[in-house]
Amino acid sequence: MKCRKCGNSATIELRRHNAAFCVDDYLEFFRNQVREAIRKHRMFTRDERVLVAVSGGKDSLALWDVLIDDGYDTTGLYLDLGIFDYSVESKAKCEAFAARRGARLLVSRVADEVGGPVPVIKQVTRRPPCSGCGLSKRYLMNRVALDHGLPVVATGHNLDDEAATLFGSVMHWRTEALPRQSPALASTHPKLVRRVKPLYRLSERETAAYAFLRRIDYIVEECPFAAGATSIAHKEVLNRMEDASPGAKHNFLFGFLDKARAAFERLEDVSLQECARCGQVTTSTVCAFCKLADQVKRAAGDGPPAPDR
Ligand code: Q46
Ligand code: ZN
Repeated sequence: MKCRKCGNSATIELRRHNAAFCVDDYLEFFRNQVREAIRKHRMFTRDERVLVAVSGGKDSLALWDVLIDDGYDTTGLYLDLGIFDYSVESKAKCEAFAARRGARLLVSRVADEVGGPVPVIKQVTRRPPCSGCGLSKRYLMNRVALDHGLPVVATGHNLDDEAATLFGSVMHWRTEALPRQSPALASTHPKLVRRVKPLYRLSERETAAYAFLRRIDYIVEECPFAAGATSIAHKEVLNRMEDASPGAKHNFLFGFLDKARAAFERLEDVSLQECARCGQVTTSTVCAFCKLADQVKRAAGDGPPAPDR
C-alpha cells in the first residue's frame, strides 16, 4: 500500500476515501479536513479567541492540538462532571496536555454550579444521567465563554457522533432537533456564543489515528454512563452500514446537511429571553439549568443522597 500523496509506504488506509497515507501526509490530511470545516462554515477567524471544550478523550484533545498548531488563540475548558474515577483521570489528561502545550485551561465543576455531581443529579432527578449532564455542559460552556469574553465554543464532535445524533433524531422524527444539527450554530442572542464542531468531517477512527500518531495521552475509557446511552446503539447500526458500504456515514450526514436541513428550519423564531434568576438565555421565565440546580440543592438540603454506582 502506497501513500496517495508521496508514494512512500502507507501507514493508514481510509476505505471511505479510497486512499492510504504515510504518517506525515495523514497528519496533513487530518489538519486539512479541520481547516476545510473552519473555512466552509466560517467557524472563527485568527483574530477571535476560541474556547475549546475538552473532555480528556481523543477527539477534543486532537482538536485542541490542531488548533494550537495552526496558531489559533485557544483556551481549554474542562467541565468536571464528578463521575467517579472517570472524571479524576480525564481531568488529569487535560491538565497534562495543557501543561505540555503551554496552553491555558479553565476548569469548572458541575458540583459547584448545580449543587451536586452528575451521579447525584441522576439520582435526584430520576432521569437518565446524560439528560442532566448534557444540560449542564451546554449551559456551562456558554456561560464560561461569556464570562471570559470568548465569542465561540468549539467541541470535539466527530462524524460518527454527528451521524449518530442525526440517526437518533430521524428515528424518532424529532423534527425540532434537525435545524440545530449543524457543524456551526450562529449566535441568535447577545448572550449566546457560537457553537462549532471542526471535526465533523472526520470519523472516530480517524481522530483516534491522529491522536495516536501525535502521541496524545488521552483517556481511553468511556464515561461509565455511556454504556446505557441509545447513541451507542445508533453508532453500532451505522458502523455495520459503514462496513457494508464505506462512506455510508458520510453520505448520511453530508446529504442531510446539503439537501435536507434547510427544509426543517423553523419559519417562526422562538422567542428568547433572559432567565429571571441567572440572566442566561431561555425560552421560559426561569431556565432549565436553574430549575435543575434548585431541585438538586433542595434534595441536598434534606441530606444528599449517596450516589449509586
Ligand atoms: S459524560 Fe455525561 Fe456523556 Fe457521561 S453522563 Fe452521558 S452525557 S455519557 S458524552
Ligand atoms: Zn437560569
